[in-house]
Amino acid sequence: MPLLSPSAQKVQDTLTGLGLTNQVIELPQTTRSAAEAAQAIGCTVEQIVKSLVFRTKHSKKPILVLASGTNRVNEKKFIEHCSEPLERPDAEYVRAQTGFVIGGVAPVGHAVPLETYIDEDLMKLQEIWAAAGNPFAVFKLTPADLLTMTGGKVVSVK
Ligand code: 5CA
Repeated sequence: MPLLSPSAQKVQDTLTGLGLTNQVIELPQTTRSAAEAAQAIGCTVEQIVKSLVFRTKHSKKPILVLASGTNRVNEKKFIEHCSEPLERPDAEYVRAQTGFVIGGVAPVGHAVPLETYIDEDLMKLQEIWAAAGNPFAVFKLTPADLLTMTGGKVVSVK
């Protein structure tokens, strides 16, 4: 196994610590966006897990939404799930809550544990890929793995 950079190693250690066997890999091409990640991996954009940090509009609580690469998250719809809509925080907030830069935010291994929602469209796929700490690092997982590692709630996000 080649050496991982510290941000990717943190995600790998979190996975291993949870008793999971998923392997973080770092690619030579950027995986910063869902489209770039799909291109670099050779999978469909739908199979990419976007790890999106939002903030509840009134109580200002951080929320992690794990969405399929092809879906646009409807912030207003979260009134159904969180009793209030979501707003999009800036990059600085994302970094502070997760410890990762935008484009590398992983579903696990955050600075602070985040209340998590999982896009129901991901659950029908066999194999999916998520970011792993930086914009070159990813790991392969199943939708069941995503549920286990995050304890997230499966909802419709679009
Ligand atoms: N590595 C890929 C997939 S494996 C990845 O992390 N994709 S992502 O979709 O989860 O992360 C990029 C997302 O970060 C964008 O879709 C966007 O929602 C968000 N983002 C981009 N720029 C900003 C910004 N300046 N402030 C807040 N969020 C941003």
